[in-house]
Amino acid sequence: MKITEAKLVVCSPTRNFVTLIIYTDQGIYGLGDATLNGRELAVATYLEEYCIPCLIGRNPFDIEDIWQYFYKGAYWKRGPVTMSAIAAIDMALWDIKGKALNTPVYNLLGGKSRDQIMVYCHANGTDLSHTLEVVHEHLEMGYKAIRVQSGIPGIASTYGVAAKGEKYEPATRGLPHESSWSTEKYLNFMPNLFSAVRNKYGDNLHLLHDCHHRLTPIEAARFGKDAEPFHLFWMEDPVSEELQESFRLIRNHTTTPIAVGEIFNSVFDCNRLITEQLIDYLRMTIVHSGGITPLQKIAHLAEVYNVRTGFHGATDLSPVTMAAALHFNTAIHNFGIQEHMPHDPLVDEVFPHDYHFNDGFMFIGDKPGLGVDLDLDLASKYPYQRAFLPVNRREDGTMWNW
Ligand code: CS2
Ligand code: MG
Repeated sequence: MKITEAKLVVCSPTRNFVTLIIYTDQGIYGLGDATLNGRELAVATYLEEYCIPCLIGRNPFDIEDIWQYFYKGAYWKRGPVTMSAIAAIDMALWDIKGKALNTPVYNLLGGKSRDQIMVYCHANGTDLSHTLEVVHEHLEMGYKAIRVQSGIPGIASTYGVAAKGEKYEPATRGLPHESSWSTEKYLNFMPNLFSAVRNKYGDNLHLLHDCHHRLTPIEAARFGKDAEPFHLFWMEDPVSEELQESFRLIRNHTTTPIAVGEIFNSVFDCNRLITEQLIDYLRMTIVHSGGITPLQKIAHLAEVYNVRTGFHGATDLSPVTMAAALHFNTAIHNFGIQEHMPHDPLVDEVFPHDYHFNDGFMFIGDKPGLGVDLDLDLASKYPYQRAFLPVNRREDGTMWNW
């Protein structure tokens, strides 16, 4: 089998997605997601100018070799743009191999370790009582694990919360919005929210929270300690991730489990976190960390050190990534949980897929390959629109992590 052609589809059915389609001389094609929120066209150009010309004529079954060709062969290793581009190629090749062998991708990754994938959803409220209402709505939908984010008294806007009545979406069209931040107000407020959720809904619910990179290590240590009575499933991204040693300081102070990794793109972002057992859940995602091929190696390393997966699953990852993640989660032993932020129904129409949600779990179908397609006609009706993630400043105007 040979790769004959590859093309990119950049579309915006409510939000932007970049999709790579690889075609072969046997009529089989594969899909890969290359979406990097707010930097979509950088990845599309990288693929178009530098990767696609080198793909033509290769045997799509040689997944490891093709991966190394684009990773080692570029000389300039790592980085989110490069790794998202390689991920799209890698996903599409696994899709092709599954279709060619007439089997779902999870069978190529070791077979089924489980039949259902526990997911967590988002309960985002403008204030404490609104957040409690939204938790209730999600419990009614059957979710067993819920991430709570809330507006904070005295802070005009914060991560993860939309204006009342609107659906939360990280990127917005036009230039970046600015939000403001106060660590002090946040740290004082959060334990009240966790306590209110536990008082109202009891202990069975898995309770999660995303600090979104905003604390220093010692502040994160206080956060984790204050949260201990409410036994969170995890605190996510407590600190900015560049410095792996930060996590030792947090770890030394608290038993609240730690999840990190949605912006990681290589094993070298997390090798110490894993081998020194400084985290509990790895949130790397297939699209931003080079694809299924490298993540399999990372997950196997993590298994040895009791670190489980908890893959990123926000709406800015397309249904192609969601499908790839579900195949992956089905196969690996050390699966923990999967994030589920449902796509707009229009996105599901543009990307018809073979997975579904029921009563707190996701289920992957048994179509060959990844089990996702792209409706090209429908996609062409929604052209790319520039959108950015917000930026964030402290109350005195200093730029801060968003
Ligand atoms: C988030 C994301 O889902 C999460 O945990 O941290 O919403 C993140 O902000 C976006 O994916 C950024 O594009
Ligand atoms: Mg997050």
